[in-house]
Amino acid sequence: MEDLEKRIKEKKAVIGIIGLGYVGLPLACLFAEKGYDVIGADIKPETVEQINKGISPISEPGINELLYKVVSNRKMKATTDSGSVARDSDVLFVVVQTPIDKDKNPDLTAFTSAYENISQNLTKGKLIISESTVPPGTMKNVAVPKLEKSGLKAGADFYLAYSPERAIPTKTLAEIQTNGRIVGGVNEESAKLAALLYTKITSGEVSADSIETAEMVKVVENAFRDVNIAFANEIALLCEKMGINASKVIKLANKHPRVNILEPGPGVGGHCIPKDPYLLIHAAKTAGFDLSLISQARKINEAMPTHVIKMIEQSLKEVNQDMKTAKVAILGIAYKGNTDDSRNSPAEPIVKSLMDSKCNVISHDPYAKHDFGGKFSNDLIEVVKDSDCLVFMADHDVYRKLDLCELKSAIKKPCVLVDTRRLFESRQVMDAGMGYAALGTTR
Ligand code: SAJ
Repeated sequence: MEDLEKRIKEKKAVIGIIGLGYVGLPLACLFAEKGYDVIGADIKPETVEQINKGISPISEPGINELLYKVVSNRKMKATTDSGSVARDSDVLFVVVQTPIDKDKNPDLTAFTSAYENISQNLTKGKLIISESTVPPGTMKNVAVPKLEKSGLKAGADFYLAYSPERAIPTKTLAEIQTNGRIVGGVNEESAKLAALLYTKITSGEVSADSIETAEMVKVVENAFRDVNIAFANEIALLCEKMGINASKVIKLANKHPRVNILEPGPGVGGHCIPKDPYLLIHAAKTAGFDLSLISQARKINEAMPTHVIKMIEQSLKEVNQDMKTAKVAILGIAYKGNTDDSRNSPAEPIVKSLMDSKCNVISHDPYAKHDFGGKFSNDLIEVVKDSDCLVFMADHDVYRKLDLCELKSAIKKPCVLVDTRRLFESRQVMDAGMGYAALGTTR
């Protein structure tokens, strides 16, 4: 242990990163910037090629400049050969995707194959750290047996730890350097070594614990967020029925010093929150326990796009239109505000359902580029022109600042604005000459 500890302290340990995506690439760049030699592996040749040219394949503030710097000064390089990365590094991070399949069960293909690969190249004294979100128990039940196929023993011959990433997209670089970390180890030395390494990149508190605790912490954090949003959504649906403004209710309830309700919205998107509760649900099932609250929260959040479609149908009636005759503009296809990321965006089922109803649907986003199979343009005026209904989906700041009167002048007919994020006040919309419907509010 002393040898690796010394190498980490003196920044002589070579850091290998398997998976150069939204978390792996920023992590690699930050270790390289701190002075470590970093080698990264990704299965996508185009990703590797771009990285080695110093061009970031992901969009994240600050990443292009940092990557260019560490590639130019030769502190970091990438390859598709993960075997060589596993062989040539002292510390190995596994930061690969752990999605769910169509039946919502964990798909650990990338994770398992990374560990298979490491196992084939494992030598004594290495430290392996996973950051991928997994069902609690995966490190002991999947990673350890794979690694021990090498004939080496976890905790005795090599170190194994788990530390979930906690960074929020659009602030990943900043948050990796300031957020606190939970580091779980297969034994005390593993947790201690991994914790030491993280103190080199974060000023946040690093807490060491068992590997299962660290795995559980991550999925619990994201399940909590999902349950909190589901609570807000359920209250919003009730307030719509009772003629009460949910936004106001939540804002006022949050004035209580021990209440913090999140915001209702058109659905929960992104790469983590819609999926991580299922990893926990799966682990619970394996343990013979039914997670009813967390499962119900998923159902509530997954039903939100259907509710938005109903709001659109209702709004179209108000301007004497139906799905087959109307033009509907979907504004904001990113999964949330101020990002170009549209993974699992609630806009996707909405656009697809409108298209199935033969509606003339066109989407806009200032950052994201997907069309989800429909028409798409970055030109806002072209998109809203002569629409019967404008549906604001993502809470981009540029939308909040829009001049609604100017927008309405491109729409030379009666039109309703459906606000799923409460970007506007009802008066503001009506003063601009449009009908108004907002999630969680009566008309
Ligand atoms: N949403 C709401 N209401 C809210 C907050 C969010 O409807 O009050 C929606 C968003 O619009 C979005 C989805 O939920 O569609 C998820 O948004 P998010 O901001 O909770 O999550 P992500 O996926 O962008 O980032 C998260 C991190 N979130 C925060 O730190 C706020 C964090 O939970 C994780 O560290 C990270 O993903 C991860 O790795 O899971």
